[in-house]
Amino acid sequence: MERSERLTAAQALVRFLAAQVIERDGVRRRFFGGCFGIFGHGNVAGIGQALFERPDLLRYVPARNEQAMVHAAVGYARQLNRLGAWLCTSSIGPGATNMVTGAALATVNRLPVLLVPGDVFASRLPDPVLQQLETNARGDVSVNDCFVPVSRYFDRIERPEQVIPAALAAMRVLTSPAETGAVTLAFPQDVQAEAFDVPAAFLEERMWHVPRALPDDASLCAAADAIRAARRPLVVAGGGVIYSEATNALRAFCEATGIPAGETQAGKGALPFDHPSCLGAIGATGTAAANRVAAGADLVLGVGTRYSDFTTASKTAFRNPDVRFVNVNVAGLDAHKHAGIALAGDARATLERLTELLAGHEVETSYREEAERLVRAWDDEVTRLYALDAEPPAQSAVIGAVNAASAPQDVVVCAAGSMPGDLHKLWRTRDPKGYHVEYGYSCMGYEIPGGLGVKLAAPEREVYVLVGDGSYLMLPGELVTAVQEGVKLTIVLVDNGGYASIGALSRSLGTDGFGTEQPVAVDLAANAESLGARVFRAESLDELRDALERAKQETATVVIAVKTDRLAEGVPGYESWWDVPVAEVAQSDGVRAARAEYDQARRAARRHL
Ligand SMILES: Cc1ncc(C[n+]2csc(CCOP(=O)(O)OP(=O)(O)O)c2C)c(N)n1
Ligand SMILES: [Mg+2]
Repeated sequence: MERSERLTAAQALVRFLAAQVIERDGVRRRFFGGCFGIFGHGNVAGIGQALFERPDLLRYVPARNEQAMVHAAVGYARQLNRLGAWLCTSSIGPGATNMVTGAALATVNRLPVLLVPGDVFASRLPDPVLQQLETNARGDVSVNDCFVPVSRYFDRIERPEQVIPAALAAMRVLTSPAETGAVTLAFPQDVQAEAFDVPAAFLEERMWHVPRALPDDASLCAAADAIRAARRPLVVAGGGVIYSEATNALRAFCEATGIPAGETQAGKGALPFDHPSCLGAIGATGTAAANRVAAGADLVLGVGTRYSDFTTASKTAFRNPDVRFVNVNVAGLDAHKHAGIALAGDARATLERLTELLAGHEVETSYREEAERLVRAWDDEVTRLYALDAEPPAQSAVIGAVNAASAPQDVVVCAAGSMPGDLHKLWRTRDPKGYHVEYGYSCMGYEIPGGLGVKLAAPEREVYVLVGDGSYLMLPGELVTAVQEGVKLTIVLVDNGGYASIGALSRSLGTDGFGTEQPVAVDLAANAESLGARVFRAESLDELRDALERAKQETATVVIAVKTDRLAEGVPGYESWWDVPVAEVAQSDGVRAARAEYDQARRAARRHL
């Protein structure tokens, strides 16, 4: 007889999750850092009871908004290079659907989160329960079906013993670098509370090994040949370089071969900003150095990148007619992009192998020197933009002040608005985990909860959250959670009275900034104070610098509120483009002119077949 224990389905799930261990390169850690939640019917008596009964199993953190708690879980997972996750538990109905945006964000960014929304009764006896969706054509629909397209694994636990296969599948996907993203286990509220005989083996500690897979030899040799044959090769370093802890391997590869590297948003920090091979940001928000090299590259070695439109400047970045791609990626989906030689494998193991295969090979000195010259010229441009002296302060100078105040290992967090592009270009990243801009989903409101997740994963680092007034207003509630948990964030709230980013985009497209101004004066600093943060108000750069120093002395969450000018000229673009379609017919001359420009620019877009 197999040993077993009688537990509710919810108790079994919580016991199982607390016993999961992840291991890579011989380093082990408990996979789940804890559980974020907001209780309602659908989880209070099931998962809630299980957490209440065994508080030793998972740290429970009550959150303010379900979307935000998923953001926090994402921030945590990213900071730990996907070697850790949080469980997020919600009620049925609105609590559940509030997590859908978080799920999409996690899946787009390929970061693990485990979502357990409550669901309607499996028995269907008391239907329709509060918050239940009914349709006349299907009996088995619930609002949780919204999670299907945004989850890498979705299951609905209709009977208590289904916890076993559902939980095992969830762990397989969460711990797989190629498959990971949001995992959703919809959990009907009656099933959560039902008991079954849980096999002891299911509850025992279980280790999930993260392999470092290598592509096959034939692909590796073909890739090495292609790189050797190229005269102007370029690395595009994506998030996979950082998640795989391949930054030293990339550095060794670049130093041995002389090949320079541009960085995507998720890949920024792959090389330190002052490394001679580091061209910095690439693409629509790229540096003059990276975009110049990209334009002439005859071979692009993409490592851990999904080639978003920002990275490829909407497929206009790589202009050499003969450009070919080699793609190192754990996910076949990405490895095959742009008709590249697909190296499906781990970034670190594959870069190390490529470095061996290319032993003795170097790019021409003139090409190496040209890249190094561009890198130095770019650094001068950053120095110029950091030093802009305006009243109110220029955003680039705000970024410069935060960069100067932060230590190399500190983390800057951002997600939406005009700041991600400026940070991508200007932030001087000194540590692989020093730059955290969520730009897969670029979700307004990610900043504060995302920063909370980062700090929970790396309490030894100072976390600087840069947040615009629009983003702040959308989701400030997790400030309370940071205060409640005694987690220190230094939040720089850049209030420019509206949507500077979309306003500038709108004006460039002939629509005059329509709808992008904040028409009501809101005292966001007072709001932050009321939520429990220590608040400093800064009117000038000197006051900002002073506030940043004072913030270092604080032990709890600080908000530094600084006002900037939404209409001030921002950081320019550098030989790049982003495809945003303009109306083909319109009454205004401005729109018609923008359309003509658009038609012209779009001609440069390529398919890379
Ligand atoms: C949830 C969400 N809604 C809408 C958008 C589209 N959007 C991108 S940036 C932005 C404005 C951001 O305003 P703010 O935070 O004040 O930053 P600023 O542009 O002023 O720097 C909007 C509406 C988005 N990215 N996310
Ligand atoms: Mg704004």
